[in-house]
Amino acid sequence: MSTHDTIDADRRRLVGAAGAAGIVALLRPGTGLATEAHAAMPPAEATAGFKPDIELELNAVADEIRVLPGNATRLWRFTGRVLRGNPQALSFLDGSGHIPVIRVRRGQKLRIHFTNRLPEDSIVHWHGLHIVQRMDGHPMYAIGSGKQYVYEFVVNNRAGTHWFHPHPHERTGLQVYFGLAGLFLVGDDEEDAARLPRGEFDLPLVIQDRSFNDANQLVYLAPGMMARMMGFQGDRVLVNGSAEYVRPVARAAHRMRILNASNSTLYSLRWSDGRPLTLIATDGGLLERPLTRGSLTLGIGERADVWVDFSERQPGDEIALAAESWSPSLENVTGLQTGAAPVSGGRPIARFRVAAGAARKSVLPQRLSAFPALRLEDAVNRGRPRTVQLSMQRGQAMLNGRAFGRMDEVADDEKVKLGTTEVWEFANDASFGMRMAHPMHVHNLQFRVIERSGPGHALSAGFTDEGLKDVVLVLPGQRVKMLMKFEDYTGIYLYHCHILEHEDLGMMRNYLVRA
Ligand SMILES: [Cu+2]
Repeated sequence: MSTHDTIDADRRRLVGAAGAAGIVALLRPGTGLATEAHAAMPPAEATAGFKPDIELELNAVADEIRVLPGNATRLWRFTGRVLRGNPQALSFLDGSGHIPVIRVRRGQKLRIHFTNRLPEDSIVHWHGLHIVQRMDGHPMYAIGSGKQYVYEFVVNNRAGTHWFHPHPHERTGLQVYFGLAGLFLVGDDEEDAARLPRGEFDLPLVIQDRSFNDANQLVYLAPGMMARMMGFQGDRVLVNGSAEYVRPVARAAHRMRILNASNSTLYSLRWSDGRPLTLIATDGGLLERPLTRGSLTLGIGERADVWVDFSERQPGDEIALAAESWSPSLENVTGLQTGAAPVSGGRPIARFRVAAGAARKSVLPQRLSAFPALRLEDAVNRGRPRTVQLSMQRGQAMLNGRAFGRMDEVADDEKVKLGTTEVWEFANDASFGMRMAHPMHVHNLQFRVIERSGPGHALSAGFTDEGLKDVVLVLPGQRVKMLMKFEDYTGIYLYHCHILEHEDLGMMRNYLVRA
């Protein structure tokens, strides 16, 4: 019996439990980890002195959405509305319509009234943003059911494709799986100057895998530690919440903002007609110049913006984005490390049908952006990187042999100094325990990848190591060195594996930026 059959059977037995309560009853992980009240800190409230340019209401709620033909699917989702400022600042993606998109400009002041209408604790993390500790959505700020947390912050980031999702301790995987994730798109003057496709020609594509039972209800992890160690892999790949994503496109250039928002699955992406992908941006925004790639491999949380021109296509032509899915365990990612990955092609996950009409030619600028240099010579530990060993054994997923402990726990070797630049190194060296790929995420900053070594590093054409990054995929046996600068804010931030089941198992630690 497969893991899915197991939980499926549980679900059928309990299918009378409706709505959110049903989700919780069925899907509390079978590991003995229960939701505790983690709200150690008082929730933030609106402050009188803060004058927002944009003010939003954002709620996490239980709902039902038609994802597959037949029964609607019970899920959790964000709802909300714009209270002040640009009415387009909050919208919902095409597809199933439950994935929100927040659109802001660099420098804008944002106030977001987040209300938790789930039957358990939650808090929202703004993935990719450079932000004060109290606004970062650390699990220490999780609020209980019915409670509100008011975010107030200035958008410091340059233009880029960021996202947001819950971050409560031990429940992130479940809450994201059941539908809580959205995009956070930042624009700025530099991006405007690059004259990239916008409006209807700017298409976000959020990739997530899911499994459904016969009643069209979501099936998450089987009980037990092993399922969590392996991570969740669904049998369907959804784009923008849709199991059959098809979109008409004009005969013109488009920007596609691709986010891997799956729990554990890695993807190699390519165009179905064999044309190369034109990569224009990664996690932290536009590259200096476009790059051409045969395929792109995205770890969880990674973003890749690609430019694609349909002007040469004839009305009625169909081009698909094809994805090969990889579970992160060693046996499965071997193909990525030996170069076997790019040949098999994958299956189409999003289809674009070229509409009738005149072709509109456009030119992709060869100069996209300039971003602040992070220089190796500025690093305070240039020759001795701060190395973080990734390992999994005996039911534990660890960073330097430690799992997440107290909410504010920081070890001596996890303290950095404000204003300094450091070299960090994620080392997936372990030859024991479970050997897996780990997409490593650092909160509060964008780093530069300066070196990748180990098996498969030379095949790195599929990795998106260029530009500014907040997630880097580290395959078994590999080491990745990054340059990062700790600017503007002191406080406690997280670094962790973005396989959500690993994060929930404690493959997450605090680091402290001190004055
Ligand atoms: Cu991991």
